[in-house]
Amino acid sequence: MHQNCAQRVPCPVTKLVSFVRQQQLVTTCTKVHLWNLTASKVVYLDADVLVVKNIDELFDRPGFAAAPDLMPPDSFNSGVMVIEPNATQHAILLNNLNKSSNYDGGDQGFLNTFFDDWFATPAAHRLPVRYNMLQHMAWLYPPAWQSVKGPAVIHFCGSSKHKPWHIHDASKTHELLQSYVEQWWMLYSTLSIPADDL
Ligand SMILES: [Mn+2]
Repeated sequence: MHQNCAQRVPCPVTKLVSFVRQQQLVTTCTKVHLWNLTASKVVYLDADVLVVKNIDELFDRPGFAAAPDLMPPDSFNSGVMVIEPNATQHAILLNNLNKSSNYDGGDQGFLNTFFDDWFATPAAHRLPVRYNMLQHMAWLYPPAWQSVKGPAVIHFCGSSKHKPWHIHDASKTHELLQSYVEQWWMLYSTLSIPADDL
């Protein structure tokens, strides 16, 4: 096995509860273990994002910080988060995971319930939209996408058919996303580790 190969993190949800609506999202609750890391600060990025500008500034942000989601807009999207790991908070998160209300059954619904005051927190905790450009925005209202200055993180959120690794012909996706899908493939072809080395 390649020494740099990522290790699988076990999902902390032990049983599915009735409010879980999208069972495929349950495994994303592994993100709760971010709070158990030994680093003083973590800038977490989903695997379906593409960083197109320097984002070092995020390390100067206080934890917890995240950017808005689209629906509802006073909730945050959990694809980009600044976290200050804390063993006590990790234990509380784990303890609440199988009990709290959760609008999507994944980590995002759970974390929004847990950090339910996020929208009212000081501005430093609320990241600008350019740090988490949800691709839905391009599809739903292109002028809004175009109005954001200096996109830094493109988030290919949503269904699998809209993930860049499933879009082999960039011209088949939204025209505002095409150059980002091309960038993703360029990086994939130059940076990825051959499967034989894993
Ligand atoms: Mn994502």
